[in-house]
Amino acid sequence: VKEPVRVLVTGAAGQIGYALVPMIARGVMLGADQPVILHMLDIPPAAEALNGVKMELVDAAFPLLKGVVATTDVVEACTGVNVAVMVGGFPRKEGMERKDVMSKNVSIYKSQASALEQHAAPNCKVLVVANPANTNALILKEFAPSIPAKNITCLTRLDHNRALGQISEKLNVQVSDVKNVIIWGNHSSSQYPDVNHATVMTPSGEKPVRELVKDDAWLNGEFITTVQQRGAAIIKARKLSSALSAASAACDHIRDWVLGTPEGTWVSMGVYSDGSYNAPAGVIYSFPVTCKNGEWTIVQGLAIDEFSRKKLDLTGQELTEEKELAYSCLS
Ligand code: NAX
Repeated sequence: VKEPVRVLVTGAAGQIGYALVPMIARGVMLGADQPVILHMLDIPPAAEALNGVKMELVDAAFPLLKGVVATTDVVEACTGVNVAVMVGGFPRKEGMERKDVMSKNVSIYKSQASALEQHAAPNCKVLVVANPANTNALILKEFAPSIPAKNITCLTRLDHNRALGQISEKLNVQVSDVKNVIIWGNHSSSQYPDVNHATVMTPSGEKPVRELVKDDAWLNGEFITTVQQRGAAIIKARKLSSALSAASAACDHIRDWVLGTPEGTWVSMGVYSDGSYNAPAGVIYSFPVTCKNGEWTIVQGLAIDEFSRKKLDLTGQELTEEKELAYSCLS
C-alpha cells in the first residue's frame, strides 16, 4: 500500500478549486492507486464556503482520500505538502490598474513562498495556476530560494489542451490522436500556440498537422487567436471563467510531471527559462517539455521559422515587462 501524498490547493473555495479537489480525490492527478491527503487553503471571508467543500468531500466517500485539512492558516496548509497547486490569488476587477493587481499578487506569492519553503516536504512540486500565472510563479521562486527552481512551474497546459481541441475539431479526428502542439511564452493573449511540429495519428501513420489541415491561413490566423482568446470566449458564454477545463489541465500537468510523458510526446509547461530557443532567461516561460522520473526537460533542437521567431520574442518581451512591473511592486 502506498503512503498518502499530501496535495495543497490554495483558493480551494473558488470555482477551479471546486472542480479540482474531487478530481484529485478520485486519483485523476496522481493515479488510481495513490492515496491522497488534501490540504485546502482559502482566506477568512471564504472560510465557511471552504468548510462546505470539506463537508462535500466527506460526503463523497472517496476511497483514496485519507484526510482533509481545510484552513485559512497558510502554515498549517503548507505543512508537509508534496504537491502544491496555487489557485488562490487576487483577480483583476474592472477599473483596476495592472500595477495594482500585480502588487496584490506579489504580496500573496511572496508570503506563500516563504510558508512553502519553510514547511512543505522536501522536493515539493509547485504548480501556479492563479494569474498572472508565469509572474506569480517567478515571485514564488524568488522568495523560496531553497526550493529548487525546477520544482516551480506554471500552468499553460490548458492552452495546450485548447490547441489540441481546436485541431481535433477542425480535422474531425479524436483529440487523443493529436499531439505535440506547443504553447510558447506567457499564459496571456500574447502566448504563441505553435502547430509546426504537431502530428495526428491516422490509419496510414503519423502525419504533420499542417499537411492534413492544408490551410496555412487558418493555422496562422484564426487558430492562433481562437486559442489565445478562448478564456474570454468561455467568460462570455458562461459568465464565469474556465473552471472544469482548468482543473483538468492542472491534473494533466502534475500527472505527466510526476508519472512521465508518453514516449514521443511532449507537453507545454511554464518553467524557469534557461534561455533555450533564445527566450529571455530568468522568467517563467512556457516551453515544450518531456518528463521522466519526476523531472521535466525542455525539448531541444526544434526548428523555429521567422513567423514563429517573432511570436516567441513578443511573448518573451511581455514576460520581461511583467517581471519589471512585479519587481517595481516590491520596492
Ligand atoms: P475564484 O475567484 O472562483 O477563486 C479564487 C479563490 O482564491 C477564492 O476562493 C479566493 O477567496 C481565494 N483566494 C484569494 N486570495 C487568496 C490567498 N491569499 N490565499 C488563498 N486563497 C486565496 O477564481 P477561479 O475561477 O477559481 O480562478 C482562480 C485563478 O485561476 C484566477 O487567478 C484565474 O485568473 C486563474 N486561471 C488560470 C488559468 C491558467 O490556465 N493558468 C485558467 C483559468 C483561470 O482563469
